[in-house]
Amino acid sequence: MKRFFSILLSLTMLLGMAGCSGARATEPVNKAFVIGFSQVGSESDWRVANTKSMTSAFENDPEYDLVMENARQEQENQFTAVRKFILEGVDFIIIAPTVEEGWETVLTEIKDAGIPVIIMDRSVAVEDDSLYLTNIGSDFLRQGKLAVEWLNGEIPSDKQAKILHLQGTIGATAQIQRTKALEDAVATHSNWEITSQLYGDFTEAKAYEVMTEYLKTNKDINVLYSENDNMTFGAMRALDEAGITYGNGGQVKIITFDATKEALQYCHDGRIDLCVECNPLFGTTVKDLIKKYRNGETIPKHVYVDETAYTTKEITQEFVNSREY
Ligand code: GZL
Repeated sequence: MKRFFSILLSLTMLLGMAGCSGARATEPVNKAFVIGFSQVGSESDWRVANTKSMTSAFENDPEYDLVMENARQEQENQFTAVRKFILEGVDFIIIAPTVEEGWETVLTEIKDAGIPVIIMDRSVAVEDDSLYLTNIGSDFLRQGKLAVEWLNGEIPSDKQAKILHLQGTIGATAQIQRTKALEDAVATHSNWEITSQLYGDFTEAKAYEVMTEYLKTNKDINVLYSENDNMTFGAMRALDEAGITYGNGGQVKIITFDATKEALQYCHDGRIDLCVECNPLFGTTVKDLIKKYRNGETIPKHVYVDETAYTTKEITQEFVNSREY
């Protein structure tokens, strides 16, 4: 009987001690910092590289647990994922928004739950920017301006620029800003015209489909302004099948955004004229921002990643081989 009470007493003390340490008996003492991450999808090589950059920044760090949900390019799936994160009581939320509009309600729900949130890659169109800690991503308008400045040097003022415009996901910051740069430039160049704006949704398959259809009845273009590499690859297939040349010495000058390894190889080989870089590799930067937040440091409202543009003149094979994505 004595033994029974001594076991009971030590069990009670053990449970009591767990209570004193503040950690419930069921919770591990060194609980990881759980981050819910809602990613756009896997629509492009850029996105795959961005996801890899994010997951590798956290995967071997026991202090963090990154839980990623792939929205398959649907904003509704992002809302569902974020509400799941809130119910699960995550410590932090990261959102790569599919499109800019429609985020007020769910960001307010996150704020009401007391969970900090970082917006990454694209942006959200909300009045109250206290709904998120910071927005880390590219300056997409600057990317577009790099492209039109290059084109301005390529098309003499006495020649016509007949520009076919392949647009990414409508409403995504990358699409809005890259489109704005082109449309603003066309408005100030009387010898430039956009022959058509085709919806390619940032995917190779969709771009191939709409380009093939367009080229059946329209072949009079001399510039392709394509808002990401995967759409460009689809367009190149369609141009090949329509017997239209492109790149160095071709009928059509090709401008593409992202500057993935495959696009840079085409650029080096003279098949693409301009690759505008869009850097997806900011997983460690996001992690540093979270560390700063946890240390009580202030973080800027917008963090831009460094980017440039490349033509065949600047690209060596060594450079292409050295690229991480
Ligand atoms: C840009 C990113 C865009 C890429 C596309 O930061 O949002 O989405 O340019 C991707 O490749 O699909």
